[in-house]
Amino acid sequence: MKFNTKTIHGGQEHDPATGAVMPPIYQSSTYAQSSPGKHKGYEYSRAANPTRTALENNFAAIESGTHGFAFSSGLAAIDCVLKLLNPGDEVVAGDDLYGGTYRMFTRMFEKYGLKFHFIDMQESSNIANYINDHTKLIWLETPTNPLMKIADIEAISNIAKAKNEDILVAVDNTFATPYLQRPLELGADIVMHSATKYLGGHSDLVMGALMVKDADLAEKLHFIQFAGGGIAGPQDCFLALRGIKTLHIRMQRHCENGMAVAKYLEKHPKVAEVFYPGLTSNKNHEIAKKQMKDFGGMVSFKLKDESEKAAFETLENFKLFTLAESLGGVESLVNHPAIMTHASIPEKEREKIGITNSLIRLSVGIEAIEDLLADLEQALS
Ligand code: P1T
Repeated sequence: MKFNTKTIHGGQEHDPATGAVMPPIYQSSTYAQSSPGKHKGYEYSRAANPTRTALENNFAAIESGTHGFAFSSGLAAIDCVLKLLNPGDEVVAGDDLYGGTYRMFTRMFEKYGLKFHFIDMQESSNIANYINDHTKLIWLETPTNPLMKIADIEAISNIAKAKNEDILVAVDNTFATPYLQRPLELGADIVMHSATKYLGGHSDLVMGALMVKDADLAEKLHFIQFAGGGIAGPQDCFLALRGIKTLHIRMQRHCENGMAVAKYLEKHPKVAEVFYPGLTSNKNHEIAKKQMKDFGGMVSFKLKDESEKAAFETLENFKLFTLAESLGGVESLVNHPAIMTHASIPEKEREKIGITNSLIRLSVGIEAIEDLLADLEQALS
């Protein structure tokens, strides 16, 4: 099946009991057994639930994997991956990550004896300097949140595997979605999503996803998910499955609108810099073109006026873009990373990588582009 068919049919079958085209919301925690241990494949919903199974099969299909897992949040999915590791193991991660990911790595897992190296992944060869006998995981976000940096998934996977083929490469594919880029096809072992964002697509659920292409790895992740308990509930699974059915058409419009907004901002006299890999002026444009089908709906920019006051005034001016955390829904959102989504990164670290007070992040929705540009025009005026 082509990708645009997989979003709708991937891993799906009609409900065996009734023929229902959409899987019912199996709002049941437990399942009758005819004799101890004898059941119809489901015993307790932490281990498996039929609505979740339908979604997890679809997750696997859209990322060209064999197994998918649905979690209670994106962070619960990341937590599951990190629990594959043991004290003393090392992780090489990008230096620009969602603030909550950075917070989990540094404030939760460092105390359990994991060591993290945060490095610039834009130059693939950088990674070789940080891989040693303890390295077990490479953690990539591409494009990154919020600076839209691009890492070459294939090149980095090749470098890591050449050093040691047991090193796992995991990609947070939240910003790109499988419509634009499929890391498992490029050599990565694990794909992770905050399904809260484009997969769900309607700002009505919080969920995480993992997808893999290896049965042993799937078994380990399933054990951690089952034993740790961070599963997605059946109602949210139903909503995510419904959202994914339109992922490809939503993404087309996100990409069109994202490009139009980036081009508009690039010419605006009050804007110092635009971060969007689709612009030919972007230093990562060539790698982005190689591994992505298009460039997505996330656009960040910096104002020439670097004061917090100028940023706040602009943010308060927006009328159609809603000032809110999160991204990837049909409606446009605007966010101030330094104070909102990335506040958990110490100020000194933020400044070092460029998350300054003048940085504004847009999640460009699928509204009429004329209305979005008009809102930007008045907010910046
Ligand atoms: O919020 P949650 O579903 O737990 O997902 C965490 C997460 C992981 N990875 C990336 C790239 C993300 O952007 C997020 C969540 N991000 C936001 C809430 C935000 O506004 O950036």
